[in-house]
Amino acid sequence: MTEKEFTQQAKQAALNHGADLVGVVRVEDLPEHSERIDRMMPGARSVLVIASAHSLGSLRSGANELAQFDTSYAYNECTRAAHATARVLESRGFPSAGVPAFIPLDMDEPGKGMRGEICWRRAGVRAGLGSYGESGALVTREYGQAVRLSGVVTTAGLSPDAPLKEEVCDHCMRCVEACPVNALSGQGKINKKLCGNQIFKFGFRYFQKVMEGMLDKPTEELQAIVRGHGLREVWQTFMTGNYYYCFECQSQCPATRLPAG
Ligand code: B12
Ligand code: SF4
Ligand code: SF4
Repeated sequence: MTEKEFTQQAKQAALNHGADLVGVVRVEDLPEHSERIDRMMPGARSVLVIASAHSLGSLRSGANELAQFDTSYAYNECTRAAHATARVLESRGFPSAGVPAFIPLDMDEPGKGMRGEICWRRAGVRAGLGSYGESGALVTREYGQAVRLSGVVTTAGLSPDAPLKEEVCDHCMRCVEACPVNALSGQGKINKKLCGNQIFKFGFRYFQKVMEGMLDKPTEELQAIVRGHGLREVWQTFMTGNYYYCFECQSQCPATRLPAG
């Protein structure tokens, strides 16, 4: 079997298990991550980048629980595809591993959970899945920004895909305008703190506040926190694993199959 045919088989495994798009980048073309990749998989030669699409109807529904539900499943789809593809490659004799789409992340200093093992936007751009948008996200021709990304590191030498020649983002700036907290200023610039405060409203930061509150809050305030809405949201976060509370930049990107909402 030629390298091209073998690559096609690996991609097909991803497509059969939840991927909507899949591309390949050689490890040597991801020098920013080569040290991390070598730690995860010594001798790794290729990275398959997998994208699974959201339902835009859910992201744009205005009901955060629908967007969260859809996000959980889009994450499940790309991680399922990554896991299955790694196993197919291993069955052919090439040690391979699925790499998390988001969590688990390295929670230690200095990244504190804000840096992926592999930055999937960067890997996706290099594997030809799309181009950077003004929001800094990966924008695909097929689904705009509304994809979740994951992938596989493998010791197999797969045929790489070429980065796209054209830009997919049409610079309409809808993503920037849609941001409720003005975290985006175009050209990929993002105020991570502003965005993080919005999307993790009832995630780790809220939980941390609850813990801190236990240390130094007067009793009534602590009671209000413990009995309040926020703690119920935190419980739900723990139960579902999904803690996002904003999807605006993703959902308003018109570079998708559907008209802008
Ligand atoms: C930490 C993190 C965050 C942090 C920090 C985001 C950030 N910009 O780094 C916060 C909490 C703010 C965040 C927010 C969101 N996130 Co987030 N996040 C991650 C995570 C876990 C790690 C990213 C990372 O390592 N960043 C650190 C470094 C590498 O990033 P950086 O310093 O900004 O460097 C980048 C830029 O310089 C840019 N860049 C370089 N050159 C150029 C040139 C141009 C022209 C442009 C425009 C950009 C550009 O590329 C570099 C690397 O890609 C990834 C998952 C993963 N493993 O990739 C998801 C991920 C990036 N998040 C994602 C999403 C969808 C979101 C949110 C919409 C929230 C939500 N509802 O899910 C917002 C969007 C904010 C935005 N517009 O960027 C998706 C993006 C999907 C896509 N289509 O691209 C990812 C890939 C998760 C996934 N597996 O699908 N996120
Ligand atoms: S996820 Fe929401 S808060 Fe964060 S940059 Fe996008 S629109 Fe702004
Ligand atoms: S909303 Fe417009 S500017 Fe933003 S990434 Fe999509 S096409 Fe580009």
